[in-house]
Amino acid sequence: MRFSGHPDLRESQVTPQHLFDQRRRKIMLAATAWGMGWSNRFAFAASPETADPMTALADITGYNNYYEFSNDKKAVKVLAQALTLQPWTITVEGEVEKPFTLDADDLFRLFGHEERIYRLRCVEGWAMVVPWSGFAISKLIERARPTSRAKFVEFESLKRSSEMIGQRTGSLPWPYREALRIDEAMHPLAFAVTGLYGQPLPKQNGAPLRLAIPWKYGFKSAKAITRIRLAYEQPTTSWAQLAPSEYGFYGNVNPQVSHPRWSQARENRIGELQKRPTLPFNGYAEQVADLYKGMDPKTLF
Ligand SMILES: Nc1nc2c(c(=O)[nH]1)N[C@H]1C(S)=C(S)[C@@H](COP(=O)(O)O)O[C@H]1N2
Ligand SMILES: [Mo]
Repeated sequence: MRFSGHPDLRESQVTPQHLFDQRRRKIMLAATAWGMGWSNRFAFAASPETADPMTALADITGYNNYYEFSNDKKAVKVLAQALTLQPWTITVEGEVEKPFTLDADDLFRLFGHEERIYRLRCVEGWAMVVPWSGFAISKLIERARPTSRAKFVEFESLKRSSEMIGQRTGSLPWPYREALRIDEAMHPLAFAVTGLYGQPLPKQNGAPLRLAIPWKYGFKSAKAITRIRLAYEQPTTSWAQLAPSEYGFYGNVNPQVSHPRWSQARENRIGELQKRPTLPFNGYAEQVADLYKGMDPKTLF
């Protein structure tokens, strides 16, 4: 049997939610993220605070930031259903030897499918633990063979104000644009998401393709990606364009650097009563701190 709209995600590849729930307590977050060909010793050392319970599916899919539809987190779920997912193409271009365009339906066949349970920390102070499925974004980028001039990777979201009613407002410069340095984008934790809780990615979470960059604030993880552009110069990103003093290019989670209007020291995990301390690089420092050697972490917000 096939899911309509997601012909490449077959039922046999889907983990039912009750299996996820059974595994909840056993899961070591970092171990899961690093279990795919990476050293387990390293993974276990990486994240002492593991075994975080996963956020309920209803919260992950009912409390969303997605300004193309609304800045009301609870309204996004309903408004996003207006989005048509087919046809949907993704173009990789710019500083590459082999630019290409593919259909979102071919992502699974070309790049496969694995599960990653990642913490997600929004710059606003709330957080979740999300079981994503998808593939390392490096696979998509490598296929286009970046040139030596490719220093940055820009991710562009869909612009279609006929369906995305939030785009009829000037809440952000459209289309939504985010970007990474190329070594950040090629890092094995940088993930291209096509599914959630073993099911095709819901529209409100960024179907058919979004990023999950777990050591960065959530705004770096663009949804509804249609274009990936390799660039020599650092691209302009939507949030940095709107409010450069509040949202930097890096967006690395850092409890010591306050947002101009609030502290980032603690976070509210959706579904929990007590706040938790926010960790440097959202708890992924062991894996990613090397990317920023020699740079002042305070400039990396
Ligand atoms: N295209 C697009 N991508 C986006 C956003 C957005 O408004 N538009 N919001 C970002 C922010 S601020 C966060 S916190 C996450 C939220 O992802 P979620 O709704 O799946 O939890 O998506 C990010 N990706
Ligand atoms: Mo966010």
